[in-house]
Amino acid sequence: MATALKNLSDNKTSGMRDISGAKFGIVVSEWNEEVTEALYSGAFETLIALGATREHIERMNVPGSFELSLGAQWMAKRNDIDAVITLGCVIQGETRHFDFICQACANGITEVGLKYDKPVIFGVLTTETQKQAMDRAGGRHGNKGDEAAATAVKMLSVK
Ligand code: DLZ
Repeated sequence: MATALKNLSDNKTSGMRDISGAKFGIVVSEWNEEVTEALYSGAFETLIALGATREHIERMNVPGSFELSLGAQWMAKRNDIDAVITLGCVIQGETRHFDFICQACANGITEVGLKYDKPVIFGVLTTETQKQAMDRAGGRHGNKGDEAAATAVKMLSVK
């Protein structure tokens, strides 16, 4: 089994359809870059391990997680994109900025999926510390990027 899939439980990968023809957009937030690059690697490798073609995976960078919704919308509105994966990391600071970004981001990403009627996956870590984020970006708690990619593929298999 490919390395990227070892971290995923069987129920996250069972019943998936052939996705060799499917096209994926991955929107990556540049804030907390060390974390989001690790999420991207996980998502990309998992898509490949599940049967996606390299040429069918397109990446778009946005400045921060707040901008993920608009980036996702630009991807989702394209007829050639079947599913969008958003990747970000919001770390709690001393102000309420955290709450506003997390809420706007979660609501916005949900709306894009419903508006364009295609999977738009929420691969955004919301943690108190950088360490908690790294633990979930290829560390001891796995990689949320892997999970986001598997979820996108699973959603394409549901419909
Ligand atoms: C401003 C800001 C702060 C304080 N923290 C984060 C963060 O932890 N993670 C993240 O992805 N983005 C952060 N940002 C940037 C916002 O997402 C956004 O880019 C700016 O508010 C500009 O709209």
